[in-house]
Amino acid sequence: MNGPGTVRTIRAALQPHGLSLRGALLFDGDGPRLADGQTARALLLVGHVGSAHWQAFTRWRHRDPDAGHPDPLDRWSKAVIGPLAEANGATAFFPSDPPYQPFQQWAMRAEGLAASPLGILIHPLHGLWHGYRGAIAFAAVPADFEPTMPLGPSPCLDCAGKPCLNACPAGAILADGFQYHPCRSHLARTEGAVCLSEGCLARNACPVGADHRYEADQLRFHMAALKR
Ligand code: B12
Ligand code: SF4
Ligand code: SF4
Repeated sequence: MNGPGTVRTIRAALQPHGLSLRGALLFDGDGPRLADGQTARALLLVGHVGSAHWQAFTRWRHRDPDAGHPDPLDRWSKAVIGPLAEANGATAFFPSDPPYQPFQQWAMRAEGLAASPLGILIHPLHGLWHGYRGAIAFAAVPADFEPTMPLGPSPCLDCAGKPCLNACPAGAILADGFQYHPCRSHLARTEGAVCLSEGCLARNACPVGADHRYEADQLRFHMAALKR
């Protein structure tokens, strides 16, 4: 069951792992189905800004007896968020688990974020340098639950020159969205080594939230996953 300080407790428990609450939203019959068959009334998005979680994840990865197994970041997210949801009478959802839950739609609803030309949601302060690691959903709205307010218009709307559109050597970033196949073919060629080691050049070209740019090890980790 959730108690009077459920959201506060969850926020505090996430903090040592570099994770934070990245949005809170209410549903009116359109929430995901919970483990006990009920429909969610409230949901907390859990994620990271920049590299805030990277040290905690890296430490866990070095200690993990299963190190070397696929998808360590997903397994770490489950190890941190799963028990926290259970202890608070809630159901955890994870972005990479099929059937895919609409994490980006939830984030748009919670914080009013919009998609960038890369497909990634752009945050007015953190830019493209943030992600979601899970969600904690409740059948009843916790007493200290406050839905997040929209943050304001997308920085893409008045971005001079839109540098992300010209930075991709494979022409994979178009005004109407990210083209997976040219990107993937480029990453498989020798020329793709720069993206694999430095990170997506289009993402790097965005001036918004540049202080939150991922650290080198994190960039390489995500690019290796995209190449798979
Ligand atoms: C499948 C998937 C992909 C596929 C996209 C195929 C496709 N056309 O859908 C591929 C492998 C290409 C991909 C790539 C990347 N992805 Co992706 N992806 C997903 C995943 C697991 C499922 C998407 C989905 O079907 N959702 C179900 C539908 C019902 O939910 P939805 O909210 O309505 O879905 C939205 C997306 O589908 C979006 N969308 C449609 N096409 C594309 C294409 C791309 C590239 C993205 C990012 C989104 C996107 O439109 C919908 C919005 O209404 C989500 C996690 C999730 N559960 O949503 C991550 C997710 C969307 N991806 C994410 C990221 C960060 C990436 C990468 C940057 C990974 C990387 N290497 O760092 C790249 C982007 C490449 C680039 N150069 O920028 C993040 C986005 C975070 C954010 N700030 O918005 C998510 C939310 C995962 C996470 N843990 O945070 N991804
Ligand atoms: S470079 Fe401009 S258009 Fe591209 S993602 Fe960043 S803010 Fe949006
Ligand atoms: S990873 Fe490289 S090829 Fe793929 S979209 Fe980014 S810049 Fe283009």
